[in-house]
Amino acid sequence: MTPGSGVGSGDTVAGLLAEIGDIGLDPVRGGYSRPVLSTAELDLREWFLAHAGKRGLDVETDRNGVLWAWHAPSGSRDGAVVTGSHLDSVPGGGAYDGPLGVASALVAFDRLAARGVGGADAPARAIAVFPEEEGSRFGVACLGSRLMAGAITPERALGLRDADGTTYADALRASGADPRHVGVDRDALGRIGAFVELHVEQGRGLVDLDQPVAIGSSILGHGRWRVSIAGVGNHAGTTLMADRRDPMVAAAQLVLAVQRLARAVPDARATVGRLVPVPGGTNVIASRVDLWLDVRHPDDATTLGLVEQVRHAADAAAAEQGCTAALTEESFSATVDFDAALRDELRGVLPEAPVLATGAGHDAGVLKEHVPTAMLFVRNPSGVSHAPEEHAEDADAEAGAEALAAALEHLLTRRTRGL
Ligand code: HGY
Ligand code: MN
Ligand code: MN
Repeated sequence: MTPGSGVGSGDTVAGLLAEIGDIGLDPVRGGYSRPVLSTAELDLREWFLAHAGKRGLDVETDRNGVLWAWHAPSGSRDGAVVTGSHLDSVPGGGAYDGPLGVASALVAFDRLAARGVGGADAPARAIAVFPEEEGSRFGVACLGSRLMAGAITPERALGLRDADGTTYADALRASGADPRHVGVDRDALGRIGAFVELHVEQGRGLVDLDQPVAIGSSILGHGRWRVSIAGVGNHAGTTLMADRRDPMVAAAQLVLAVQRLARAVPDARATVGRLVPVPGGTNVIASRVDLWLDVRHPDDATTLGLVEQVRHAADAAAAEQGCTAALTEESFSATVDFDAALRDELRGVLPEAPVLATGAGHDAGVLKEHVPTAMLFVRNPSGVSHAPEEHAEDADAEAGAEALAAALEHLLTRRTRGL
């Protein structure tokens, strides 16, 4: 089927997601574990590329591992209207965080083709799929879009290590990609006239408003910090309680302190979702405990202030146990307000859609510094995300794809007329 042929694929969002329903299922955690460059995520990339090829889109993978599927009727890709999202997941994640945006983009492109949107004088349109949005394997969220935008240096990105010690560079090489070219891609950024990402809502805003689709207003500032607490490893049976310098106890005290400190700051969210004792034996007093802190707040100074309180709490908890603590920043994303003009344009296209903020980070938030960016959210009945219970009803998923198609059609048409 050629993109402008007017012949749709007949695919639905639910049908597309069902095709990948068995990829990356996690029998231990439940849900999906699709870390970047894992077999599961690479299989998802192949799935996307096959669907893009079936639609006659020109596919390519750029220097940062971003997949692109193009329809450029005039031959030029400048000022393109771009949509897309990611395919990687958190450990034990849901089926919709990321893939809903990619599947909806394919269906929206079908609808544009079926309506004959985008004649020879129309701007190009493209679907982009960003790697390592979750930062679940290499620790830095939105790694692909950050590299594209120059928000992380190639040296730091390539040196990031996963839990097995594999560097991002090694993982890229193992997948057949050449890590030597990663880095800021001003050509790719310069080609984007507007970027609209559709995503499952990670909250209950739409449920409470009884609407299927929302327009995004902002992304909560958020960051990740690693805390390493060092003690003295020893035998669980031969070491008297009075003789211990146990970092696990300090870590436990710190987790409680994180909750206490965050609860004292209105609108703050602080989480310790990952804690790794070293060496991690049942009959072993850990020598070190690494834990990761996720802190978020609308005001960036408040976020950073809360992190400093956590730093002091870590030092105090460690000292109480005869241990030492070190807190280091791994990534930080300031609060992002989406492009007001683009947001208002979409409000004109989707007058029923409420405008909602999100507490979740997205590639759209990284790109916003460089290109006009907007988001659409699709209702999630439970509001739960980053868990197997994440869900979107089929009808809402189709409504999301239709809203995305309408938004893209508006942007393509307006730019065709040079408005
Ligand atoms: O963590 C987040 O906010 C996003 O889901 N990556
Ligand atoms: Mn996501
Ligand atoms: Mn996510």
